This record gives sequence, structure tokens and C-alpha cells, in this order.
Amino acid sequence: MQAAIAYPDPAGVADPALRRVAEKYASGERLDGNDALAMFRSPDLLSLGRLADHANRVKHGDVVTFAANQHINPTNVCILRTTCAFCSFARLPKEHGAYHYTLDEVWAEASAADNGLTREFHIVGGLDMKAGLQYYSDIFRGLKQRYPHVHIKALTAVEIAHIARIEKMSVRDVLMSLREAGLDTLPGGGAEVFGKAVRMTIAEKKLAGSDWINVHRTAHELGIRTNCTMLYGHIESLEDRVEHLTMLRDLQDETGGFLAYIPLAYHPDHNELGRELGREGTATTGFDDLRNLAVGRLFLDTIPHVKTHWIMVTPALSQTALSFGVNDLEGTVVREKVYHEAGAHTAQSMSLDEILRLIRSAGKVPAERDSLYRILRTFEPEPAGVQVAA
Ligand code: V47
Repeated sequence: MQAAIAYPDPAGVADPALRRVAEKYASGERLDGNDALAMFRSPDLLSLGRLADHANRVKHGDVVTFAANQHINPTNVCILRTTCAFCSFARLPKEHGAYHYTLDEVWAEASAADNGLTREFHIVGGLDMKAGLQYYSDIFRGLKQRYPHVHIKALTAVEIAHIARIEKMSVRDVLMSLREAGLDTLPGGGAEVFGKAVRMTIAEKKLAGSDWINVHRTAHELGIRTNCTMLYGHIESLEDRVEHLTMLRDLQDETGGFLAYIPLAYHPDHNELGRELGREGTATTGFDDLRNLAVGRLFLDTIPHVKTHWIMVTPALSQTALSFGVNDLEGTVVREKVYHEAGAHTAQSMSLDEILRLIRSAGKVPAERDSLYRILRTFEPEPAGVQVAA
């Protein structure tokens, strides 16, 4: 496939710093941290997009995947409520709006999967002292009993470390025990920005960046695949972003265990950080959203998939991102809470028809995948020249 796709001509890149990156890319040399910085600094978004699109096409051709998934958040109670300044979802145990699902409430929420279409439960919550090993083991076992074919992607590294702490167990033992109960993969949340200074400001008490990496390393050693993320668009510098991405890339080089990278756009509503920065109502810009996805594709060259989260950046921007290095669209979701608490105005779910419409009208070939990115079914692309009506 690679031979058929011509490299973008570096001579056509107006920004000299980005032109050097393009030359390096075209020579097949691996991009380094300085190149990542040049990409983040460049105003030449279209040239960056062409490079990222090339890197994406070499790996995935015209195919864009999505998963029929459902997000379930069993609890929003979180001991980090007062110290994670960017989060709008968490509540203290007695605070207004706090909830902790009983098992029956989990089954009720999961019953959307009775439609037979759902293939993945994406389950994350807060650091709730009442949500330990037993609670999540019961949830996973019960879900697997009811929906044996549904993959369970659950618990961020931060939640895994929390369970290990409250149960006085090692991270490895927690992961093994949860896998026994039905856990299949880990989502990429909780990473935020690894740099110490930023983390001290936005998530003072959260698991340190190096510990987040260690939880994922342990999962990979056990054969549990995981995703990775970066929360951008708050107080981090471009150097912080590059440091973060370098730590992700180093682990991937070591283990190969990451499936996908998902940059997460910071939403400033209803959280302390947004108020402090005076940023309420001002989400990240489309320019920076596309740039983060494109840099992810080019710099994280050994992570196979780059996913756009339409809930955070809007379906329209996610569709545009399909020409900026992205090969995967966050799926049907069903009922999203974390970003809607933080001011996201997007819908809480997306129908299969809408996903197909977005992918097709971007000139791509839609394909439903499972959680390990194996293609389940491929859909017809849009016939050439035909525009889909709104
Ligand atoms: O870790 C919290 C982020 C993450 C806000 O692995 C916020 O497939 C923006 O990781 N503004 C959880 N972001 C979600 C997550 C995720 C999402 C989709 C797919 C996958 C996957 C993982 O949400 C948290 C944090 O980084 N978050 N608050 C906020 N105000």
C-alpha cells in the first residue's frame, strides 16, 4: 500500500521549520521531540494535515472505523473532587448530585445493550471509597453473564491504582483479579498531562505521570491492551505536550500495548480551572484540535490508531479530522456524562446512520470494528460525486 501513496512534497511547505519536518518525514527518518514542537508551533495547518493524512493512509488506506459502544459511569463520587481542578463530573459523597449505582442500576443502564448491537461497555467512574475490587468484579461478572459477547473496557489507570491502594493489593494483582471477573482492556483516561508542574496545578493529588505509565506497563505485560490520552488546551505549554507524548511513545516502543491515542480537548465549564482561567464558555479551537490529532498521528508513529472523540470536539470537526490523520471515530456512546457536565453541547449518543453519513461524506469507507480494532463489517462508501443531504 505504501508505494502507491506519494509523500507530500516538502518543497510545497511554506513554514521553514515544518518544511524540515516534512523532509525528515519523507526520508523515512523518525521524528523527534524538536520536530513535534515545530509541528505544534507551525501555523501551516494544511501542510501538517497533509503529512498526517499521508501517515494515516499508509496505515489504514481510506477505512475509518468506529465501535458500537456504550459509556457507563457507575459512580461520580471521587476523593479527588477538590483537587482535580479541571473536572466537572466528580462529587463528594454527600454533595448534591453525587451518585453511586447499585448493581441493579448498572443492569438498568446497561439494558440499552439489549438491542444486540452494542459491542463494548466503556466503564469509568470516580475514586469512590465504596467502589473497590468487589464492586467492579460484581459489575463485570454480571455484565458478562448478561452480555457475554460485549467487550469490557473499564477503569483508568488512576482507578486501578486507587483500588490497589484501598484493597492493599498490588496493581498487578488487581488487574489479574479484574480480568478474571471480565475486564478486557483499559481506556486511556486519567493521563491528563504528565509534566509535574502542570499536574501539581490541575490535578495535585492524582496518580503521578510515571505511575500512570507503570499501571499501563503492567497491563501490557499481562497482555491487557490499553489506550492513551492527553488532556490539552488548559495551562500546558507546547513543551509539556511533547514531554507527555514522548512518555507515551517510549512505553509503546517498549511494550507495543497501546491500541489507540485519543487527544482530549479541555472543556472549561462548571469546573474550578475554567473559572480561575476565566475561560468558561470557551472551548479549545478547531485549529488546535486538528493540530493535536495530526501531531499524535505523526509523532506516535508506533501507536496504530488515532481516535477523535466527537463528543468533545463536535461531529463536524471529527469528520474534518478524518483528513488530518485520524482513522477512528468514537462510537455510539449512548449516554455521555463526563464532558456534558463540563459544558459539551454535543449530543449524548450518535446513531449508526449518522456515523455512516459522517464517514461516507468525508470520502472514506466506514467499517465497524471490535474493541481490539478487528474489522467486523465494512459498509459501502458514498458513490463518487454524490453528496449526502443533511
Ligand atoms: O481522564 C475530565 C477527561 C477523561 C474534563 O480510551 C475532561 O477509548 C475535558 O479518557 N474537559 C476520561 N476532558 C475520558 C477518556 C476517554 C474518552 C473516550 C475514549 C477513551 C478511550 C477514553 O476525560 C479524563 C480527563 O482527561 N476530562 N474532565 C473536562 N472538563
